Amino acid sequence: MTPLSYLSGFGAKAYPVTALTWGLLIISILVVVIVTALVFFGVLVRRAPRDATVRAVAVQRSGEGLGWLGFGVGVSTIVLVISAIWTMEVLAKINAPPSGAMPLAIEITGQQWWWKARYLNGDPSKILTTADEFHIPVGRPVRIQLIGADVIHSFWVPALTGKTETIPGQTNVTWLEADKPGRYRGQCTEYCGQQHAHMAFFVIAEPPSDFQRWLDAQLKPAATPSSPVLVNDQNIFVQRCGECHTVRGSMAGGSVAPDLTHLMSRETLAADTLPNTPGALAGWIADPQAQKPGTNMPDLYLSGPELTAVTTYLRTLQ
Ligand code: HEC
Ligand SMILES: [Cu+2]
Repeated sequence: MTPLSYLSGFGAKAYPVTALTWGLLIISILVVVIVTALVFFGVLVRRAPRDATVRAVAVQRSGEGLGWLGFGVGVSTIVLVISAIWTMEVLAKINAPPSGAMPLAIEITGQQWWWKARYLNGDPSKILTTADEFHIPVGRPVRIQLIGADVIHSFWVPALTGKTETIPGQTNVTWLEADKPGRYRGQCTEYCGQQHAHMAFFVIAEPPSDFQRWLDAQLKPAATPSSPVLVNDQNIFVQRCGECHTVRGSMAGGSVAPDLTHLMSRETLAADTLPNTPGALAGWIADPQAQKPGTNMPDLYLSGPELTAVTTYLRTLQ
């Protein structure tokens, strides 16, 4: 299966949609095949003799074909009504999860060109902010509250849920559920500017105990630097990067860019533009505009030692 295939689904919300997709696809193919066959039949099968005198005679309509017209219209109407009822039934079914209960809610903000996630909780100390890779527990419906920070984006995880737009000034609510562990790719699907194609994300479904472990680890602040050199590295990070990025537990508290507190727990960088490897990380920090032209992270013209310092520091953020 390709990462963005919508022909197979993996959860309570996706199953009815996938069945409908296949059903409508098969009906459409059958319609094309049957109509094409009838057209060929009509063109190739002649009933009148091939003789010049007969051809010169004016066409006469006996009216006996009318029954076929009625038959054709009748069959099409029945098929269309069935398709419409089936579609409405699926729309009603996926409107809310079967149980209705959604204990886990994530607020996701679409922005040029990455996704910010806040795991909501009645206790403010348990609200987690992260970016681009969202973990969820398997087998539990998750409420997704979508907001837009700048232009209109659209949230789409083909294997789990259809498209819902993120619109500035409005909260759109959708939900999803995965019934198998996996890394499901999502993508912004409303053209939103230069790096629209590099606005991907992942929904990572894992067994509830693994999810809880992930959540607890993410909620912790970053490890305090363990050596004077690292303290210095952290200071450089705070000065050069802290106005935009947050690392909880440090003085870096910017909110316009991804929270980097546990950067090393992510597999990709900059909304799946790069793999999260030491080389790609250094390359990104040295020249983000070359990696993702137009991105809202400016080139910072770090000196060699500064680049080494911030990269070394970020690599301690497990
Ligand atoms: C003017 C604001 C700004 C400054 C200053 C800034 N960044 Fe960024 N950074 C961003 C934005 C915005 C993104 C998201 C870019 C995207 O995906 O398009 C980003 C993304 C990143 C990412 C990828 C994060 C992820 O979750 O994939 C890393 C790593 C990063 N920045 C490191 C740094 C470092 C290190 C510095 C300091 C040398 C720095 N940034 C300075 C705005 C900034
Ligand atoms: Cu977008």
